[in-house]
Amino acid sequence: MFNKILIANRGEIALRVIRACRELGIKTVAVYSQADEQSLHVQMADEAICIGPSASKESYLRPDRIIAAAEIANVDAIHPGYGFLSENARFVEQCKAANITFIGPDPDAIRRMGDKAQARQTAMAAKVPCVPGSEGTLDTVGEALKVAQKIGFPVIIKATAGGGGKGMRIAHNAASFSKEFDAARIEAEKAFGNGAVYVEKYIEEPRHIEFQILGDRHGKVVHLGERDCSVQRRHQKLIEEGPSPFLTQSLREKMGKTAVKLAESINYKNAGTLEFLVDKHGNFYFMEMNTRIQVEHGVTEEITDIDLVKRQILVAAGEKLDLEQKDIKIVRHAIEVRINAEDPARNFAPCPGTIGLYYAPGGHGVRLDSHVYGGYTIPPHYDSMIGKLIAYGRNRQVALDRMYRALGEYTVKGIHTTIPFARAIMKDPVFRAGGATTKYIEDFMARTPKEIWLPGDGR
Ligand code: MV4
Repeated sequence: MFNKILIANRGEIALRVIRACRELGIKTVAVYSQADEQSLHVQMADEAICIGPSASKESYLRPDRIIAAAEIANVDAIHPGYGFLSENARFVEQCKAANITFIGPDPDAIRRMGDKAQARQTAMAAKVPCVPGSEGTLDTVGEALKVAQKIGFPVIIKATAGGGGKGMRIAHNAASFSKEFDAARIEAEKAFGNGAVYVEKYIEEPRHIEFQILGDRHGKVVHLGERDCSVQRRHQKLIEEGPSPFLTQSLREKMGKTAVKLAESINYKNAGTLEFLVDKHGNFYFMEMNTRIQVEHGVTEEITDIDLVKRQILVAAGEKLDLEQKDIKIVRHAIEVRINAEDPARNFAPCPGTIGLYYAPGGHGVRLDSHVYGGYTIPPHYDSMIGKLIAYGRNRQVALDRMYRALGEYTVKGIHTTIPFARAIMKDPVFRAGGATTKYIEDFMARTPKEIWLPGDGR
């Protein structure tokens, strides 16, 4: 077992990994940028090393500085968290060269799944249902138009080098196709330095349902159920829940088996997530795979009572997974709300600043994973998420009412947050009925008067 782990991340996920290490009796090393000198992960870790200036590209995104810190502190392993270098295959190889265990998958799994067209080909080879579309990337608009006409409009053009909506365009007919195709390539080139794109049939108003998987170093892979992440704003997930209110038990089992089959086909190790699109008829299609622990992993932890981060550390150390698929049961319903320092009144513009009065919600069935506190100054250099609030209970109704109550307690003065916005959603009849697809936020904002989701007089 590891004696000491370096956490190559910041914020709430750094705290999350420190907590798992603490429970396993493993010493921890935090790395931090100059902007994060006062942050909680620095204070909670056993050791802390400054790795550079505030900008991520000079600190958290610098493999050389992180590995240097790891060598100075003489750690056995590095946990990357999510974002930053968590899906950087080159970094994994650099850790290996420095004889440091990377707590995550092998570099080839990261490379293969990081290229979205290659991920599709891998899924097709494993006989996993994919959205009808091109085999690989398409070099000319002529070639792409032929594929589009074959699968039928509307189609969606996607960047092979990245997910999250960048370099993605929807074409509704042949007349608009080449404009959209060129726009997608230009945006992909700008965003990822790789303009290669592929085409898929556009699934109208899908749900985004993802399956958590975990593999050890001895060939065993299990799934831990699903998370419904359909409530997104501009490709940023806002609310995630598990189990999905849309899946029947038989569909859940079918998708879970499919997820495990794909992960086994690439001998996947450690934690990963397979994202599916599900249409209104219950047809599911593989979309992409994330080769890291995700922001929303806590939803799965609360519904299965399995500590995913501890399991990541144990399997990375070579331990056999002591979980059988038949023993993994969904025993609760959990809803997670991402709390962002953003101002809904200013189109959700990030608003860093100093937190004044701060009161965290609690009580039975409430979990808050956050690194902020009263008096903490949120730096402007990183993403705007300041925490994740999870409410869980024996069924969805309990979780909904508990989340509404917890959001009502959550007090964060001095900055704007998305708390009031999320609270309005918890009261929305469409969301409460489990009717949210990926178009939900757009529809909710169009049909809900602003004063419902804009901060009131602090009530
Ligand atoms: C799709 C899709 C419908 N059909 N692919 C969004 C980003 C990346 N995760 C893939 N995404 C989608 N892929 C096919 N074939 C719908 C989405 C999607 C979406 C698309 C446009 C606007 C908002 C969206 C939110 C979630 C998912």
